[in-house]
Amino acid sequence: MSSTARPPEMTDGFHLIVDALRLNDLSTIYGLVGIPITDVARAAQARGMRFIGFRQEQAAGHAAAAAGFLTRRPGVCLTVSAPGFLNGLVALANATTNCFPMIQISGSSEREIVDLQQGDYEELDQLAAARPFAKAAFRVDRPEDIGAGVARAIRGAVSGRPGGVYLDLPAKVLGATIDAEVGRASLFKAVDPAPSQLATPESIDRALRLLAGAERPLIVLGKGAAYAQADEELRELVESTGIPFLPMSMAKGLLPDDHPQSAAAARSLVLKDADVVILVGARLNWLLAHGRAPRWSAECRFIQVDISPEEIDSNRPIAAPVVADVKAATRQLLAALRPGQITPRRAWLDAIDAKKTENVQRMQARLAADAAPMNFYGALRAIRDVLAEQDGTFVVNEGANTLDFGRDILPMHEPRKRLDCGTWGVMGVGMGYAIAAAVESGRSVVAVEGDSAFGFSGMELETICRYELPIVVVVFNNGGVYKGDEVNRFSSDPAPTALLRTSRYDKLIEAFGGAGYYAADPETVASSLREALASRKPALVDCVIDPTAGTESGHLTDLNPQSPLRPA
Ligand code: ADP
Ligand code: TPW
Repeated sequence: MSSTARPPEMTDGFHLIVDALRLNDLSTIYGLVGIPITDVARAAQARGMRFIGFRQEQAAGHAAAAAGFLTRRPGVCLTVSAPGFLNGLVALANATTNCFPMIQISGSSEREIVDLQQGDYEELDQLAAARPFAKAAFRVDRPEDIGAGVARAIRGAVSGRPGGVYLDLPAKVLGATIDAEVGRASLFKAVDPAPSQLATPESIDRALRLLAGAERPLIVLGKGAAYAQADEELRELVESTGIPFLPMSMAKGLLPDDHPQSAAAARSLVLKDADVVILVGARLNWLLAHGRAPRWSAECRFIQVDISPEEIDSNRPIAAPVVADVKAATRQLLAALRPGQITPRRAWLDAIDAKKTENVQRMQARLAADAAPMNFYGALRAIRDVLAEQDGTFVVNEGANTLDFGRDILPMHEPRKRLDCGTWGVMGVGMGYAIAAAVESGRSVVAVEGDSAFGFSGMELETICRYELPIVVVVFNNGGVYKGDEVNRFSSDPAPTALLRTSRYDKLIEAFGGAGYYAADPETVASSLREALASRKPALVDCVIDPTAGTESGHLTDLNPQSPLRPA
């Protein structure tokens, strides 16, 4: 070799992982740095990716999951070994449960020390720990396998039923150097990672035959339908058949809530009386009373459009499964539909309309009654009125009463603009979801939060202020988990559901340079929110709610077993 030959250009695991993500059009990482992944974040920024640094990994993971739901590309969460990994794992499990595509990439300690349990820094068998909570889990043991690891993780996250994938990167692999040319050649872009899945023609025919005989049909839209981004197709299906539709909470806005065919305000009636139901990207789980009587008619027959063949028959026999992507299946249904083939009975539509009118009037009266101190109705009416002046604003919603009233009172007009506690009813998604919505869309976000719910991710206010995101957090401050009026009858400690009644959440955001508002009546809620949204700057409205309003567990009182210790 000549003495003037240049040493080969080198790369390392830090850069290879970033290059592999970029090559696959993943441009944002949500995470929290430390040994051994700090330089992954730096390399990401150096290569033009965004790194959004959080205060706790769970919130970063929830952000990645929401980004996945909104974009159909896996959201990426980066965590440190052992404790950071475990903090993020809650979000990975939640993403899998909600069918959101996400990849948690975690640094890990040395295999040979971990496997012999010799007590390494942050020692944990992370791959084994992640497996039960993830749709798939992989470890990369050589830098030249990073490209394959990323491709497998992406396919795992977005193909079929989306979910959370874990990718383990030991410190040694991140720090390993290899010839840059060899490294480049090892990376590739996954081709068509989420291929559209068509329904069989027989399943489409079977579904249409069942629908054609229906007198009281109903379409239930779930967050799988929202994820599928089949907005135009679904609107055509609803409008061309005249079938009433019921949106699940995160499918609100696929068709606007004020659409004349929305049966949301007659939910109990349509569940009980429908004779043929098309579930579109919605599971018959607890959120739909498992499809069982008495909430549903025992005679009702189901068509289920779902990408996951295993989902079918999980709770109730499905007469017409349509295993396919929602977009493809809806197109196929529309193509096969003959004019006049489906005719919901007039009496059915009239019964729904009558029930809607009755329920809407009852709700209007509650919303109009100006209770003092302010309750959920007054505060949500104010938020509703300000949101009606906005286009494209996201609503994040968590809590118990705050969630249940919020879902009913805040109408949605656009698809995928509502993010909430989802299938698990999990608290702590609020700030992560809000941050992802703002980062991915550049749009404003209003996060409507119970005070307990907010506490799970409240420190991310600093993240919101650091990245100057247009997020307004409205904390429904009633001084309690659920209600805020429980007194401990057994000792001088605060009651189990109690939180400080004197908290001033507006002062929290002021500590980080954001705008704090204090609102004890609906007019001040509205004016604060309006001003905060107009500024497009981080803000928090401390919205003081009557501590006696609402119920323990919100609308889930049936699921909350009771002992004689419960206050009346
Ligand atoms: P909701 O809580 O809104 O009722 P679920 O989360 O229970 O909705 O159901 C979502 C369903 O959507 C899951 O069963 C999932 O397999 C399915 N799904 C997700 N993406 C798609 C898609 N692109 N096409 C068809 N089904 C999908
Ligand atoms: C991770 C249990 C369900 S709802 C809730 C808790 C703690 C908070 C309710 O109080 P909040 O709402 O937010 O003040 P409101 O409107 O009624 O006043 N831990 C996790 N997830 C859940 N679901 C819980 C605990 C729970």
